Amino acid sequence: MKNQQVAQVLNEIADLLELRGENVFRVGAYREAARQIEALGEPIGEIDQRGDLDKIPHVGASIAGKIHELLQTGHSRYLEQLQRQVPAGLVELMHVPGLGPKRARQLYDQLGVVTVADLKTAVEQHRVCRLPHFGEKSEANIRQAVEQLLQRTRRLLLSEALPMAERAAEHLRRSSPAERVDLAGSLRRFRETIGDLDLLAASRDPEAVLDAFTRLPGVARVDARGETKATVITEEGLQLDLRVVDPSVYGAALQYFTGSKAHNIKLRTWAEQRGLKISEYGVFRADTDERIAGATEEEVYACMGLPWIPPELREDRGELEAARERRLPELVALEQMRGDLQCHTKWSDGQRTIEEMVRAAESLGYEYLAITDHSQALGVAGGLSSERRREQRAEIEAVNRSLPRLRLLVGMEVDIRSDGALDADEEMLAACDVVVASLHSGLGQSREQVTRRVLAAIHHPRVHVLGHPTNRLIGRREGADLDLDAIIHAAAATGTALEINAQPDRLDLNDSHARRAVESGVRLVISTDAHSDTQLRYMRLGVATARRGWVGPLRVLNTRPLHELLAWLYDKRTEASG
Ligand code: DGT
Ligand code: CA
Ligand code: CA
Ligand code: ZN
Repeated sequence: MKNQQVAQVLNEIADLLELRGENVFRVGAYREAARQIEALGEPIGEIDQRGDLDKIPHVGASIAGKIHELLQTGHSRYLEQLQRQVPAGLVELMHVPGLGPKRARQLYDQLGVVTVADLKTAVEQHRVCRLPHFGEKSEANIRQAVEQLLQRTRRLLLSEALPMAERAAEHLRRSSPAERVDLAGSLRRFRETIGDLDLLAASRDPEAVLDAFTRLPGVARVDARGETKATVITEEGLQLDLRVVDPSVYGAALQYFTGSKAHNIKLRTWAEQRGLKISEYGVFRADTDERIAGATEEEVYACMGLPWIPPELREDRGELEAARERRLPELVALEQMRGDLQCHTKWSDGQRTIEEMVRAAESLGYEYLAITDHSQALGVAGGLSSERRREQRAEIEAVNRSLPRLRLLVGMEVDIRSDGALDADEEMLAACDVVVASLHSGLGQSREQVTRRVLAAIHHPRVHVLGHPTNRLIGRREGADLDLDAIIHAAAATGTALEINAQPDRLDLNDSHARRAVESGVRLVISTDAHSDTQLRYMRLGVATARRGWVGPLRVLNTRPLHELLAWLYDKRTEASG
């Protein structure tokens, strides 16, 4: 970690302390330490190795300890703790140009403004200019900054961006002379959120492809157009970029525009070491400028002595090293999924009947589907009483008798109560083929409390799967502050599976959590938690998350054929109770 990065973390701590209205001397101490570190003449890592951190002027024992942790582990628990204590919106607010922590705090205290969107409303209602230290002029500046920020920083959910981009690509394939059209950028890597949508086309006639692009259905206006690239804004306000390249360099361009930036930077460095240059125009010998590859991605990686790397892995998280050592993981694929282990029906808060869900699952070619309506405590979600659950089980059994191909599993999503007990009695749990236990409330509990609660569920002999483990909602709610290492360790020890929930705003476990879990030998399930028939198609997003987490098919229980799954479900609880 560079001096600059360490200084940035200290400044961020100072900002958060200031935002919380902490003692000015404490805030000042972090800022001063950051300044000192930025001005150092040698790498701070070396100072740390000598044990001399606290000899840096203005760095006391406490700050030295935090720097040491940062250098050793790459993160700071103190910073993370502060981040959790301050509303996420407020942190964003503080970074609005012209605000800073003090004024963000003032807006929060005096106008109740928490998010950038709140601030937009406040300036539109002219409430900001009436505050002390603000005036007409600064209100107008803030208004401008906010509008720019909202345009620039709204990241879309993958599920919002993907269908749009795929429709556009499909349309271009049909209505333009392009030889190939692909999604690029974060879309092709299936990141959970997307900044802007990048498309790439191969053609010797860019003019014609760009004509077709700017006339796509749903395009509201053309933002920019050049000879080989254009940017359009859709009716939904999404920005779509297209670049057209010659077919002979398509592979190099696709590799470049897929990213990630970090992956590309490392690849370029490695290329230099081999006397090569890589750009969007191809791979070249550094001495003669002779082009040696470019038409396909495989070719580009092969020049580097590497196998082709799946886009989901291209985040510079060790994939290049793994490729070099020929140990890239086999990744789970959508076609391998044989069933879905969490969905809801009209019996609780789903929108479809059991039969309707069954038909949708059959059309996906599934061998099994678990019906997992909510337990009683979840009143808002229409949780089932024991009486209603018996009725539902009778219906599931009746439907099952009429099904030749698909097996319905009796399940439930049982709420983990705030004391860690399950919201269901032994009889109800015993009547289920599969039990998914999930957190839904009490997310604000301390790390210790909420972790203890989830550990109790993992250790419960009747629980097969921990559903949406952190209960985060992307862009809207931080998940519970779980000690994930403890959760993973317990899941490995008990054989309880962890879920990758494929709801587009959940994707929970996320990619890096999933990777940590499989590295520890934990089994996963990928479930859609569908509340309607069409939502069963979210499986794709869950699989993408798993792939980004280096997860192979054997780690995922619902790639297993029905008889193997049933054996696991059965064994899991007899072993646990035996
Ligand atoms: P996003 O749009 O924020 O979700 O993320 P990306 O990854 O789609 O980023 P974007 O749209 O800025 O750029 C698309 C790709 O272009 C990116 O993944 C890698 C490539 N790229 C962009 N800028 C650079 C750069 O400065 N250096 C390198 N090597 N590649 C870049
Ligand atoms: Ca992008
Ligand atoms: Ca872009
Ligand atoms: Zn749930």
